[in-house]
Amino acid sequence: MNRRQILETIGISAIAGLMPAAARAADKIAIDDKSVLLVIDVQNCFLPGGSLAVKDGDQVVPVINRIAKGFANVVMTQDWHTAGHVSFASSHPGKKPFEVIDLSYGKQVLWPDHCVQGTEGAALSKDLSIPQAELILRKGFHKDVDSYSAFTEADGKTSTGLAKYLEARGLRRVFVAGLATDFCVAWSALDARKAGLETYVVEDACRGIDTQGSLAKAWADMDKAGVKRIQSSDLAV
Ligand code: VGL
Ligand code: ZN
Repeated sequence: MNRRQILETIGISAIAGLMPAAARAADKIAIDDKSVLLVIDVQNCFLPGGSLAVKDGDQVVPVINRIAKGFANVVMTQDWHTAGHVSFASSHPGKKPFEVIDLSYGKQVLWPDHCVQGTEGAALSKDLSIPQAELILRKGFHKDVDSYSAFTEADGKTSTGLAKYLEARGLRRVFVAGLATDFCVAWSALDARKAGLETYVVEDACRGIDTQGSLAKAWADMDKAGVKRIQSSDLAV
């Protein structure tokens, strides 16, 4: 930076500092009555100490709790697998977690056993504080089909019913947060776009698994699909 650029930068921040709060708030994304916060899979298995722990996964909780205060409408999801689920490496003799296999519906990453129905690992984090959440949607409960997406299972055709629910409730703008950025968050955001919804992913309210380049690929796919990548500070909450 040369001296002129430094002075310009200082000048701009000085002007922003003098701007009335209302003017600054105008740059923020307003949450309206068509908006819904979709909180993906903030469950013990994905938090530190869990069987499929996402690095720093617990750091999303305070961010989600803070932004959730600005939303009248919140939907949460729970990954909810049967014991012996097809997505578990333990269901495929000789296979290890994070290997990829071909199933009838396509490629499947194999995972450590996680989020088995009714277990403590499948429970939502006790630190979530979103009393107004109106729907907890469970997914991945068919033994032979995975479901990263909150909308459509991995076979690409079995619906969870969420698109119809949002339509019936008049909720057309979806803000996605939670775990993991590159799997359930990304697949949900992509399907939200397919359902014709205005879709935002709140990056600092998510953390990724990042196996075999999955995180960079997820952001590229979301960008291409018109998913808007924002920070929690972009929201008027
Ligand atoms: C998830 C892998 C397996 C997720 C769920 O919530 O992103 N990832 N099952
Ligand atoms: Zn799962």
